[in-house]
Amino acid sequence: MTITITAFERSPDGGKGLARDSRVRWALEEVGQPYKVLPVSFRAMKEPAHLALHPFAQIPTYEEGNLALFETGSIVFHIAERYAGLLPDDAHARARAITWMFAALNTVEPPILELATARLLEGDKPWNEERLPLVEDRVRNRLAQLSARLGNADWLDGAFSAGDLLMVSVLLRLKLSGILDEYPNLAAYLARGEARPAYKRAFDAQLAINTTQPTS
Ligand code: GTB
Repeated sequence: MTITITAFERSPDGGKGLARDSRVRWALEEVGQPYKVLPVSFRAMKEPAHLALHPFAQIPTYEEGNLALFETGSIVFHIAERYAGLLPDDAHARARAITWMFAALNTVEPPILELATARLLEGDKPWNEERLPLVEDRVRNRLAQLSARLGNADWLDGAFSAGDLLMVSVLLRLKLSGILDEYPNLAAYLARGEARPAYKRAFDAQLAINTTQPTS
C-alpha cells in the first residue's frame, strides 16, 4: 500500500530538517518503507481538503490505504508498530522505548520549543531580557537530566529505537544554539543519530524539496 505524507512546500527553515515531516521520513527510511511526499503550501494547509486530514491545519500527515493520521508522535508510533526496526520485540524493552518516545515529546521538547519561541518570536518584547535566562535554565535542567541518564551509552535504552529517533529529532532544534555543547555526551548522541544512513536519506530528501526552484 502506498504511503503518502505531507510536508511544507517550502519549509521556513530552508531545508535544515527541523520541520516535523523529517521525523516521519526518518522513521520510514529506518524501516525501509517507500513513501510519497505531497508538498503543501501554507494556503492549502488551511483548506478543507487538508483540514479533513489534519484538524489543526498543519503538516505532517500520513496516509496508507484508508488510514489517515496526523501528529508526528502517533505517526512514528504507527510506523514502529507496523514495520520492524524501531521497537524491540521484548515486551518490557518495547514499553521502555515507547516511554522514551513520550519523554522526548512531552518532557524534553516543551522547554526547547519555549526557547525557540522566546528567541524567534518574542525577542523584541521588553520583558524578554528577563524571561530568556529563565527559559534557558529550564532547557538546561532537562538536558542535564537527560545527559545524566544517557551517560556513556550510545542510545537511551539498548539498541536504537523510535525513542531515540524522536529524542534526537527534538535535540536537533538546539543544534545551532550552542547549548548542546555544554553536554558533550548529548552532542555526540545527536551526531550519532545524524550519522545514521536512514537519517541522511531523510535529510537529503527534504533538502532537495527545499532547495529546488519552484516551477511557477
Ligand atoms: N504536534 C504536531 C505534530 O507533532 O505533528 C505539531 C505539528 C506542527 O507543528 N506542524 C508545523 C506546521 O504545520 C510544521 S513542523 N506549521 C504550520 C502552521 O501551524 O500553520 C514545526 C516547525 C515549523 C518550522 C520550523 N522551522 O522553520 O525551523 C521548525 C518546525
